[in-house]
Amino acid sequence: MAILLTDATLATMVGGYGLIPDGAVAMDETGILWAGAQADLPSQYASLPRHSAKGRLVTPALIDCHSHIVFGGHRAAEFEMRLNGASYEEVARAGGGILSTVTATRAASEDDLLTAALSRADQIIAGGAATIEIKSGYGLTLADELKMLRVARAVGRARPVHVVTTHLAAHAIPPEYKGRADAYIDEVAIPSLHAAHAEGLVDAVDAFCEGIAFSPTQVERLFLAAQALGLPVKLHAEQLSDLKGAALAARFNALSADHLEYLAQDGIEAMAASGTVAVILPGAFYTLRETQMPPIAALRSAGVAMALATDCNPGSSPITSLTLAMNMACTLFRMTPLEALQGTTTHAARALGLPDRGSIAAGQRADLCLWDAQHPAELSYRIGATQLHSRIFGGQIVA
Ligand code: DI6
Ligand code: FE
Repeated sequence: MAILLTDATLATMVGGYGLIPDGAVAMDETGILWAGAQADLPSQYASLPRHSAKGRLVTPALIDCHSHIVFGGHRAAEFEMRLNGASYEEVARAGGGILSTVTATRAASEDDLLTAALSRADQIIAGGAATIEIKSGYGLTLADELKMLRVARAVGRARPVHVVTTHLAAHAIPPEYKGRADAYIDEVAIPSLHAAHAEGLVDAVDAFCEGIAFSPTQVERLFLAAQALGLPVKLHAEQLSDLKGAALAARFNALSADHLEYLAQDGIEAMAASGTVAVILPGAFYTLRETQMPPIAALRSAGVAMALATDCNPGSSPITSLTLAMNMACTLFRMTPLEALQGTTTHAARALGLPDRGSIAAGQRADLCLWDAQHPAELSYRIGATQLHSRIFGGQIVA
């Protein structure tokens, strides 16, 4: 059923904020039919049932383009141990760290993983998201990676949200493959990709390119397998050191390279040439108390589109608020509030290869947020506030 949203302060995100003070949006379940100044409303939409935004700010619904919300257990005990003086190694020996999440994820049933993932998804949605990317990467066996991806798909069926899945078996080397990363790529990462793709569970392929994870050569073998299946790639690159992962990703026309604290100028130029989006993840920077800043000014001057995401995961980024990530990007990295909002709308859509969302214009999906705010900069400026009034998902008003 078509509706007309009226009395909206529109931030269309077309050419900057694209502000329209007295705006209206005609839409139905197929998408946005028309958006503009209410005074210019075409007569064919004048008789639609009306829903007043009462002057509220209306933006495209937000997009979380990088998350790991499917996992078993949590790491709060490890957080407490570290604040009581335990070293990272002591934590690992006491069963903590990423492998503790792998153990808990392997032990969890699909139902238990879904219940836990839904509570995290609900928080991200309550902050304004209508699209969430969800990665595997805590199963690290063929069966457990498929289990994670099935749960990710189930999140999208259970909630008014669009889920995009990413295969991330090349996230960590499980204990049974310690010292045998090449064998893990051949025996688990690539076979699980084929199996998950055959079940329709994979939208894109990711890896962690790092000294503590996989080398560029290993990542390249996985990317060749992805390319043969026609799947787009992306990469956790230059998070802790500069292994030239972003340039590798760019050679494969990657959708995005993510983290990028240690990205150098050659990687920036490669990304600019291939149109690869830089996904900036301030939640992980904050949680790890990183001091090396991602090269925001150089990315900006090279014309690389920057997206922002939660990176929600139990170890390095236990955050479920996109507006908090926007605030951190502004305060920690000196991104502007406009860049922050582009980062969770238009540029996040590009990072997922989804041209049908991220702005308010005819032909876009009718996924919108109504905010208790007057200006879009408020979304980045306020800390810890819940400013979302309501969402429209697929042309339907949802509480
Ligand atoms: N980079 C990160 O920050 C997370 N994964 C990755 O590739 C850490 C995941 C975890 O600690 O559970
Ligand atoms: Fe991540």
